[in-house]
Amino acid sequence: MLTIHHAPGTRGFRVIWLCEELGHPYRVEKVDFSAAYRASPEWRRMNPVGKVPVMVDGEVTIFESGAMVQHILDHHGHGRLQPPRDDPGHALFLQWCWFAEATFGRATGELANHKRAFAGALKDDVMAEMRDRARSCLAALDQALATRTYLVGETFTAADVMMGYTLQSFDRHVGDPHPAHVAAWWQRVSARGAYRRALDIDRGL
Ligand SMILES: N[C@@H](CCC(=O)N[C@@H](CS)C(=O)NCC(=O)O)C(=O)O
Repeated sequence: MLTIHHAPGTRGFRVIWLCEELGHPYRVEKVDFSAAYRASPEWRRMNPVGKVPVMVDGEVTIFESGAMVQHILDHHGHGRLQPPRDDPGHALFLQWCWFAEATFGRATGELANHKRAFAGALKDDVMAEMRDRARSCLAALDQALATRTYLVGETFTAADVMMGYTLQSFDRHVGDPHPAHVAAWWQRVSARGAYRRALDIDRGL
């Protein structure tokens, strides 16, 4: 069975949520998120840079949450939650999936890392700059959502799952109120049964 090695509140949430959306069976293995455990040879064999999550699906073991999402869509999605490759919406789908982690999630992720690793010696200017980067990503998201219901149009896709986790991270580490279009989108997305079930699983770990 597909196994998600996950620590509560972290990016493995995307994978749990996606499996819930697809009704694909999985199990969650809780990872000790302490720096000491993540530095251990045991965990470094799973993730060479000591991060979470890791996913094991048969022969496949991978350590990037976006790659896990794409793998699950391609192998277990039966065409659901992503536009077909020959659909013009597919490029937009890829853009928002990558933006969620590589650009927006980079800023929120670094805020999280710095708070955890450098508590007491936080550099205000560094943190302020990362908050500004995150805010500019939120503004880009709001602009996109002004003309559509979900990130790729009128249909919910896994890009909304990728971004949903990033918005949670923004809320935790920046905490600005959501602009109007993001607020309306998030109300729709966070009301989904699969999202609520994923939250319950994450909180129950
Ligand atoms: N791009 C990676 C980022 C993984 C990542 O940064 N995970 C965080 C938790 S959400 C982590 O393990 N942070 C610990 C650290 O960076 O030291 C992914 O999407 O899987």
